[in-house]
Amino acid sequence: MNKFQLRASTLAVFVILLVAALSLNAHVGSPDVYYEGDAGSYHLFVTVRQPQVIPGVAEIQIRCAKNEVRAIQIVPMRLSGAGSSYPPTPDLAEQSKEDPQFFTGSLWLMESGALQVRVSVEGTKGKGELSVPVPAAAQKTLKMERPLWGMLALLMIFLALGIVFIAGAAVREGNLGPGETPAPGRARRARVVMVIAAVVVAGILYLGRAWWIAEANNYQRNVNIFKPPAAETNLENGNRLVIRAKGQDAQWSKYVKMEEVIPDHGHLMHLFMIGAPGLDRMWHLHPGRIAGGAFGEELPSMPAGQYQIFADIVDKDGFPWTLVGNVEVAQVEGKSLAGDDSAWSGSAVAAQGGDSTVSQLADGGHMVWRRATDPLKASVPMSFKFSVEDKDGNPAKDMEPYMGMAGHAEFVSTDMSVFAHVHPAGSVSMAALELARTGQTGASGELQAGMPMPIPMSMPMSSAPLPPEVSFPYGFPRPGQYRIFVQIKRAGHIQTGVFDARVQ
Ligand SMILES: [Cu+2]
Repeated sequence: MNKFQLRASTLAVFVILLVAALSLNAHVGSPDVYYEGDAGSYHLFVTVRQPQVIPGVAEIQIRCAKNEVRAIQIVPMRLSGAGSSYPPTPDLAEQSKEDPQFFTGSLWLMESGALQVRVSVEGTKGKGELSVPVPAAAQKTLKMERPLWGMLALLMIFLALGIVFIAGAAVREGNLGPGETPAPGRARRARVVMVIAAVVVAGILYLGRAWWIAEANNYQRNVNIFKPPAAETNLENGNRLVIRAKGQDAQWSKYVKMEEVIPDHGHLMHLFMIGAPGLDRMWHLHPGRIAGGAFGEELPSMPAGQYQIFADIVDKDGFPWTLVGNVEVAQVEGKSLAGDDSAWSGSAVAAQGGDSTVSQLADGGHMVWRRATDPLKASVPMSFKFSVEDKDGNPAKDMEPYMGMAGHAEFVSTDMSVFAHVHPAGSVSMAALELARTGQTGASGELQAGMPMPIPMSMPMSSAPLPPEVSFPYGFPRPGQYRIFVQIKRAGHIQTGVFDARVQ
């Protein structure tokens, strides 16, 4: 009974969209956006919980650092291009009655792709504005529940038959006076009209079904396009790693041109190679682009083993993608690390999991995770604060920017299903943030090359050392065991602190 299905599903799609569940792709398995930054003179922590379906409702939470904000307006729009210059009418975020520094709002995201949420603030220090890049992507197709399907199917049968009978009755009895009975000719005409009505109704249902199937296929393609692309790896001569991107949908490479990806904090690709299983080794490398949209890297020396690959790129519209793959490496005697490349090795995550707050650094110092909450809970926006001590236990006085920022943190679940590369400004891509600021597309963005990078507020422009503490706004997407790699630079050397986290 396909036509019943179709009408039912047509109605159902609206119902489903209305009750769209909320949950999590730029990163892997970590769709929500965490951002910390300044709107004028107001410091805000913004969380954008992405809908699972698009169109769908994103939930926005804004925490203000001080009690000085009167009203906040929020509006979603495209990150770059023409759509970024004409914002629709903004919505007013609701101020919490119990906590005047906390605002919430819901926004309809109508399309997948590189969007932004513009946040306008009004308070005691005048007005301020900031933009949070949001890589919107449909994550799945929601299934219709059986009872709902049944109810809608019944309604559809009722309506379809109703139309046929009403048409018949109208012809047969439409202009009868009280007490009159229809003439036999009218009854015959009524039957003819009912047959015609049935054919028309069936035709409408058939066309509706075709429309529905086309829409559903389109939607499914969209879901597939936005799944993390595969990193196809090839080891040439045993030490030259070549990475090609392959989308989960054949259309992906039309949508994302690897030849046109834009630099994100100084590099076209940030490649993470993580020892698997156990996460006992980690390399953060920066392959260069080679012919045909592939990326290549001469590997540094590394032990033989299986490595999980996460490779971050940003497409020309500002949408961040993480290529996911793995590679088996035989012992490499390669070049030594230079520039922004870094490596860490240590103990594997314990079989029973683990929880740690102190990490020994390669230079003899320590990094300490100042946990604000215990136990750690999934889906809670947090500020991950780490302080760095020298080998005598004193706060480090020689902190330097590493790739333009105070620090870089990678949150990885031990089953490798979650990977997020986070900065002091949050989980947003720095390249997307730059696009949000300039409204330029990638191509013309290059004209901005002379402008400073979007550097988190904590970063002074002078050559004075950075504070010995770095913080990252983020939230674990789901319960499980995670390892956090926190990378900073001290006196010209990149240091990696490693922490285990058990998340409930
Ligand atoms: Cu980074």
